[in-house]
Amino acid sequence: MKMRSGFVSIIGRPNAGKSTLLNALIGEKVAIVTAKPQTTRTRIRGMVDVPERKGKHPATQIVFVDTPGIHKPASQLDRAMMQEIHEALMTRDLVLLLVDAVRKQPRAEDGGPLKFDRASEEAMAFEMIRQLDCPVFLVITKIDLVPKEALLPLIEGLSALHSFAEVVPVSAKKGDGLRVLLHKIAEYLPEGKRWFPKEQFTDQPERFLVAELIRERILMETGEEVPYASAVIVERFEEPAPPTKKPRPGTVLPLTRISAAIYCERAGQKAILIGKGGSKLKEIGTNARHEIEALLGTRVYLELRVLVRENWRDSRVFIESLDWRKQLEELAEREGE
Ligand SMILES: Nc1nc2c(ncn2[C@@H]2O[C@H](COP(=O)(O)OP(=O)(O)O)[C@@H](O)[C@H]2O)c(=O)[nH]1
Ligand SMILES: [Mg+2]
Repeated sequence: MKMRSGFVSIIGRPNAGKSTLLNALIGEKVAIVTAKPQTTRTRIRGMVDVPERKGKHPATQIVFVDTPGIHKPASQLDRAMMQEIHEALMTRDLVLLLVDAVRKQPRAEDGGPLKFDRASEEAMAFEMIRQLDCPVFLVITKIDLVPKEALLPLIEGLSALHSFAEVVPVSAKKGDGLRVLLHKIAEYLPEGKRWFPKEQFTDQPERFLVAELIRERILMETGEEVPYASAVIVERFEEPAPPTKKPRPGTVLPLTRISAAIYCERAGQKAILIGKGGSKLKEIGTNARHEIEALLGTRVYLELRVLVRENWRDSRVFIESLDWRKQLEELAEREGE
């Protein structure tokens, strides 16, 4: 039997649990996750191989695409994030609409069907899937947080609003329902060759995962406007030369040298990011370094600096320069010189 492959976009409101689901499905940390909305700013791909299931589907490579949360744009950055969602919806074979089981759903007065406020993120999401001509799954996530009895009314209420190809309840945290979801997806994907080599689990190069890990620490360790006004660009990423001899046990791991710039919008935010006597920046750097060392499997020397770029969230040019695909093109050009 021929193999199957396809692109599956994961969409939903901010904080629904999209990135957590992606990581759980891949079994690797591909996308950063925090309790703050709008953690994800770009499309991130993660690949999974699903083994054949006799009588149902052949071996299948699924390319998942994680997206920023659907929300009403207020800045150029928001608009760029919404554009990422639209692009993820243009090139896909299947879409997962993720709904978080703990999010309160508005009931009509008479206990009838769900009625979303027209300006709500949910209404926006349902409007987006109405335009699609591919199968859409309703995935109810975070089911570990609600009693079982709460699920059925939620599923019924949401299913009345759209004709979903499948409804799959999952808990990305506990791993419940993930295998079912993978096999269900494989049943719907077209015949095709693999898009990425078998051992590759994301298309985002390490350099950019590193920038995201630093941003994740900023999201976790600062409050108010700072997380939203921060952006990270890795300026230097020097991998150690590959070892000429097999390393003897007990020898120290090779060293990766990384320099990164943290951009914020105002001097006050810079002061917060640096902290008293540099303490905050040190904390961000140390914690990020541990994560990066785990990712790369080397020791890491991490140098951070904080720069102010006024109102960058409304600068198209700057937002474009943050796009890792753009950065990658520029790096390749510079190398070709
Ligand atoms: N209990 C529980 N929490 C979850 C689950 N999935 C995500 N979360 C939490 O929900 C928050 C938002 O997750 P994230 O994946 O960043 O959401 P995204 O904005 O849709 O990508 C984080 O605090 C996660 O730890 C789940 O299955 N169970
Ligand atoms: Mg996310």
